[in-house]
Amino acid sequence: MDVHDFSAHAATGKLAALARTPHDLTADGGLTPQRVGTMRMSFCGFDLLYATQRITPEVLDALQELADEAGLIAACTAMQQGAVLNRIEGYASENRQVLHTACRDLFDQPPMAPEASAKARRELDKLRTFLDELASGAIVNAQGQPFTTMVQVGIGGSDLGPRALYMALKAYALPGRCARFIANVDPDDAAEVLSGLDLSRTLFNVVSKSGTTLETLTNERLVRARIAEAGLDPARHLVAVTGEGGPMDDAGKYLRSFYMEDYIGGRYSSTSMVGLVTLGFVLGFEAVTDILRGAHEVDRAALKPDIRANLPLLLALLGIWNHNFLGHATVAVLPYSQALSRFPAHLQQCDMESNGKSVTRQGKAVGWKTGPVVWGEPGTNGQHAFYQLIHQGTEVVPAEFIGFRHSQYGLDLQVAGTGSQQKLVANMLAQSLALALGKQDDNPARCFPGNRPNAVLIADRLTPRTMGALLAIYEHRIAFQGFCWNINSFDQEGVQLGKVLATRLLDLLAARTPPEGADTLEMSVLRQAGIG
Ligand code: G6Q
Repeated sequence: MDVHDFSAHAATGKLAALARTPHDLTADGGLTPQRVGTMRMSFCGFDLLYATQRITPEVLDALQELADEAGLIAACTAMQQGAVLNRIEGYASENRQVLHTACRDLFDQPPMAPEASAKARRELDKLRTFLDELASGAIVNAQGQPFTTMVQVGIGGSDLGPRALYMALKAYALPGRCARFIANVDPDDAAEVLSGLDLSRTLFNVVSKSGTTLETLTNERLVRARIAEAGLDPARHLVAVTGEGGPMDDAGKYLRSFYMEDYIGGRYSSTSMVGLVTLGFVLGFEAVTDILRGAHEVDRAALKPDIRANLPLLLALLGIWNHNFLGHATVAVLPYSQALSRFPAHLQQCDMESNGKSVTRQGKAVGWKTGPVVWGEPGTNGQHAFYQLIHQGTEVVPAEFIGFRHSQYGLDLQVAGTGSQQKLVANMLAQSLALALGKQDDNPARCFPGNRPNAVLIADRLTPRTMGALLAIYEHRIAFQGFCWNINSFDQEGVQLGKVLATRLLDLLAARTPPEGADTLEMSVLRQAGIG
């Protein structure tokens, strides 16, 4: 057994013993006002209420020991300082630093990874100039009109985070500005987005770190064709975000090119130019700076060793308690905020692409569970859908609720003595209590077992700064779990095989007549699906 192995830590044994009799939230005195008042934390604008987890102070102490033994803070510090953590020792791997935090390490001196932060600053300055030129009228369309819409063309990490943030923050859009997104190679995705647009007033932001992604290159070609058909010059309507010197780095083809470095993973790239160009276009430069400030504040606070004072670290360890020790296979992230409706989708990628791994950082098979299945939808909508299973199903689903005391637009109405925002938050808190406490009833169909672990994350209002903080809380939670499981959270080998097979199928389709020696299984699948 390797010293880094999850099961090699003394705390793992302690936690396994404690997990045999987890705290009973349904018992008399299992969930008291005193417990609610103690098991809470304030952190970077958020309050975390975690009395509704099946933990005791002994469990928290053992989780602290696990964090210490596994060196989680040292790993987070090393990551922010630029250690090469994206690697599998002794095997071919990406072999890169992991420096998304450097994109926002612009407010404290000295930055933890000065060279990377200097590069981030350079791109941010370029973005500020670009936004100023759009505002002043120095950049306009051929008719001298300002641009109103930016369409981000990208997929995976070049889509999900930026889209989730845009939806979260579009309440703060500059007058007359909006964004749309094209990701899927499904031609109907582009068709639907383009159908409602005035192309002459639209900028397309093609985002691809590698500059080689099939979906994005295909959609760029499609968009260029549509712009040309409309009698417009594509070079005046397209900007690019890509790796400097990469296949998409071609000044002649774009109005402006912004760069991202290879040490920023796609799913961690929302606070690089991958997210900030579109967000800056819609929200303005000040909001972009606020997002970065919120994230940076969390990056620094995530370095506190005390799990009772470090929110992402505690969330990570509570997740490990629920997954590895209590045996729960999934986790639901349930934002009580319509604006966060795509945030669970971003987390699905960020968490599952990071921690859905089966080998250690030394390339050995893991002997413990790694990342859980992550899913979620906004409340209260989910209450009228899948909450049945969460309350009474045979699968216990730990839940993380996210809510805000105030709405974004402030447009509310008192009905039956309360406003809609109060109804929203009251429902969230009620669900948290109901899941924890359960309810006995003479009618078995109306019994609620309770003891369904959950936590509530609440802040005043969803603003650019809060959003930056929330994003970074989850990024660190995910990385802490990966460090603890001793896996590489920063590669994504698991997405390769399907891509290679798709290319083979497309080659067969393009050739029309199967080349000599073509794989009969692949031909037969195409034929049986009726597209061969
Ligand atoms: C994220 C992944 C992946 C990536 C997309 C798009 O961490 O690496 O989702 O973001 O495949 O890649 P490009 O930005 O290179 O087009």
